Amino acid sequence: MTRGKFITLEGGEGVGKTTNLSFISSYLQNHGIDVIVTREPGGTRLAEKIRELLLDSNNESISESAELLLMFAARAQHIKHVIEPALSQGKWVLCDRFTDATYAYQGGGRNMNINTIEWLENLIQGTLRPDLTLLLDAPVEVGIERARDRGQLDRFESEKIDFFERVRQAYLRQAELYPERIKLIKADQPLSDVQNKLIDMLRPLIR
Ligand code: Z5A
Repeated sequence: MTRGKFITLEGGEGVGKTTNLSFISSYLQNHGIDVIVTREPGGTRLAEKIRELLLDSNNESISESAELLLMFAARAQHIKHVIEPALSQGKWVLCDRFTDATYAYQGGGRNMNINTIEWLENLIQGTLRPDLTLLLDAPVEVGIERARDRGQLDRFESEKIDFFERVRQAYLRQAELYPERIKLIKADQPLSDVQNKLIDMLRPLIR
């Protein structure tokens, strides 16, 4: 059985990941691909519980190390119970955020040591890396405005603007480091233009 492809969708606050996830999923299904849609942190019962802990803005202050380890604990569950089984069965996995988000939020946003993140990435993932990462990029104010229109803010959304600037720059650094895997898409343009670009990026993988 041919192994499935692993596609991740990344970007800062409100850039349109969730909006485009169902579009990509339908596009793949229309091409006869069996795809599962999932997200991080989350994707399994335990990992979704960890997500609740991480996003709860009423929680006690979470240390940066605890935050980082909780992200990777959720990821370990997700890989073992969802991602790896699906890929081995030939299904494609479409995931809303993955480890590039850890480099961006914990590495960039929280200024945590990149070598520590890399070490955890190798420990938890072994050789597993996405086949394609679609990085939606927009000026921080655009994303924040879109997200704020939705109402109550979670623990990450309550951060200050320079945190999100660091997150954006860290994402752009990841894209520079891995140009073959990470495809950058300008997200501050009409949705139809964003989606045309997404199709351009997906097409080579389908052939
Ligand atoms: N996190 C972390 O720190 N470390 C990690 O390793 C991982 C995650 C994996 C949860 O993520 C938090 O976890 C996240 C980082 C952290 N915190 N933050 N911030 P999440 O993915 O659940 O949360 P999110 O980033 O807040 O997602 P979001 O705000 O839902 O953004 P989005 O999914 O990218 O946006 P959207 O909901 O699709 O779109 C927002 C609005 O914009 C919506 O009304 C759309 O209709 C509109 N939209 C979308 N595209 C367009 C265009 N092109 N034009 C106009 N309007 C648009």
